Amino acid sequence: VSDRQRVNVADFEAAAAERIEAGALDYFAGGAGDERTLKRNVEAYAEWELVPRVLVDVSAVDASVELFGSELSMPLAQAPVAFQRLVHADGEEAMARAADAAGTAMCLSTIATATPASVAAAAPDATKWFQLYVFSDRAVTEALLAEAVESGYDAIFLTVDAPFAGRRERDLRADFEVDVDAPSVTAAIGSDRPVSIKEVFGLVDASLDWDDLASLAAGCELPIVIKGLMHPADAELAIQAGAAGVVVSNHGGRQLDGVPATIDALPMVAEAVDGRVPVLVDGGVRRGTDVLVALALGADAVLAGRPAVWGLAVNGEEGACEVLEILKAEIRLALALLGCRTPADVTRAHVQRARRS
Ligand code: FNR
Ligand code: LAC
Repeated sequence: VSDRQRVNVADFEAAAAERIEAGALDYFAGGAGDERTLKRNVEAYAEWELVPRVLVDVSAVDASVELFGSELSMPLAQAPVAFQRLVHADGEEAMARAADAAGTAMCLSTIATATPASVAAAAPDATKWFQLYVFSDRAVTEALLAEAVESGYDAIFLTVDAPFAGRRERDLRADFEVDVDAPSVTAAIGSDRPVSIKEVFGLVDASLDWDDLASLAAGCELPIVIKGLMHPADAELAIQAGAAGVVVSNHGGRQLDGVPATIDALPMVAEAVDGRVPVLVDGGVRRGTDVLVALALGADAVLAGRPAVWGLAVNGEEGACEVLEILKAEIRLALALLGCRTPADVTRAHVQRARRS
């Protein structure tokens, strides 16, 4: 599609597919196993219908939310996505600037092609969260955490659904290796040589358990959000261990294939959390209306991963920002047409299960 016609996430996805090298495209677009969960994350949103209310004064919609001490322009933030220089030379620094320009937060991956300090320097005023994989090499992990804290990050997102890499068969077929430098990986293996995804995940400590979380939370001055749980009992354990929030996530269908769509796991987790901490959800969010369905089913906000990455691939910082601004415009319009002035006005009564024909 030409520049003029890119009006939604799908247009940017199609344009990105024309620009990203085949191996990298499979890495970003792909999921685990038969990619059932990858598809379910997106399809499950279509099983919900929005039920609008009318004659509500929506002349002044305010889509902003407050999360982990920061005000965001909308209940959508950028999910941590690794290796962003695989899609654009400006990488995570451009993504942080794009999120800042759209007034929302960017979560920086541990496996970024940039350091926490470099991203903070590129976007000093941005709301930045740091996503942590705990490496077996704790020296690398502790150095990353210290750098994120010193660089002014506002929260730590601890990813707990990836003790090992999911079976990414597109990458296996292509024998895919990452040939851009990820500083944390270089520090852990002592070389900036190309690495396979399996080798990267081999750095993660698969023995991590809830006791480790409690000690991490105790030793970290930033709020710790648990990203990658799907079960209400784990949300309870997270809160007991001191988590400041949870992200209902299946890693965009890239880890255990066959788990539910995140939008289907969300209600039970939200019920268990019962408003004690913010509940986020990610996976398959492609429309502003998806965000409102998530809010109606108990989320305080969502993360989106691939969408702004497609924008980054198409046109760097500007493209990523354009995707986030499109999603913001869709959210604002959907709020107004649903009869809601703010995200907090969206209730369970604003959605219903689509009746299967
Ligand atoms: C991810 N995700 C991810 N999550 C994380 O905690 N650390 C990471 O380094 C990465 N890396 C990563 C790379 C790629 C290419 C993708 C697509 C995803 C998962 C991400 O944070 C998020 O959970 C999903 O991307 C959400 O699904 P959507 O929005 O991409 O459908
Ligand atoms: C992935 C890792 C890096 O999903 O989180 O590829």
